Amino acid sequence: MNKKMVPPHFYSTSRRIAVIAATALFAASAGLQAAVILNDNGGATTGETAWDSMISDSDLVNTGRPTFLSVDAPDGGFGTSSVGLQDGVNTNLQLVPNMTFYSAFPSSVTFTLDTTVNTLGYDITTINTFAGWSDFNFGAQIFELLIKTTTNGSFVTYGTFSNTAGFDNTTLGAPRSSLTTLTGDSGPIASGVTDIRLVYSQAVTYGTVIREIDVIGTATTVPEPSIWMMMIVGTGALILSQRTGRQSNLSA
Ligand SMILES: [Ca+2]
Ligand SMILES: [Ca+2]
Repeated sequence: MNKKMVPPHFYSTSRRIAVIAATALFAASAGLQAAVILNDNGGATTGETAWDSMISDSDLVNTGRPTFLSVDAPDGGFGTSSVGLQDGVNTNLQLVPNMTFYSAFPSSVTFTLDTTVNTLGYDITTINTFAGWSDFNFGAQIFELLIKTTTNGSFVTYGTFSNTAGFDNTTLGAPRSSLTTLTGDSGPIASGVTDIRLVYSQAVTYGTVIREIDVIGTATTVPEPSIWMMMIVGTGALILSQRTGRQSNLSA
């Protein structure tokens, strides 16, 4: 007789709030995979080192940076070392240590970030890969991007990106370069990132000369206050829903 009047839609509404809040929390903590935007920057550009001024020596994976832990990459042909992938340098020409020449494919380059201090991983906002050579169209590039995060623990593909416009297999003696830029469609490409892998495949006959790979981002931080608010609201709604349901059962 003393039964509390509870609107019939109350349970479904409160549970719906809880589910929405929980979903939002999961999305935030898992670092939802964003669509990756390719900007090929116009493809082939005259000049072997046309993008010099855009190469960074302070990105997350540059040699010597505290955010960089290790790299797993093969050395290239003609005596080029994988050091050239991340030394922040691209000013000299041909067969010097600041570039890496790959002619055997696939060539897989994996950067591991240092999460000793930044235990939540990193928000990756931009990836730039520079390629260029004085002839043979070695400045063309095609690669697949894979990312490992603190939440998925294994590599997930983000797509394969091609930057070959203006390159061909017959024009020799023309210095050309390309810059491939990847960004997220809204916000970072990924959050909580621990490892970045680029797998280069054959873009033109002979190979690709990679001048530098820059990975740009910041340490991932704890959820924003708005996310915490959603957690609190969601948890509160769930508890209220359970309590009200229990009271309803008792008084039934
Ligand atoms: Ca760099
Ligand atoms: Ca370099």
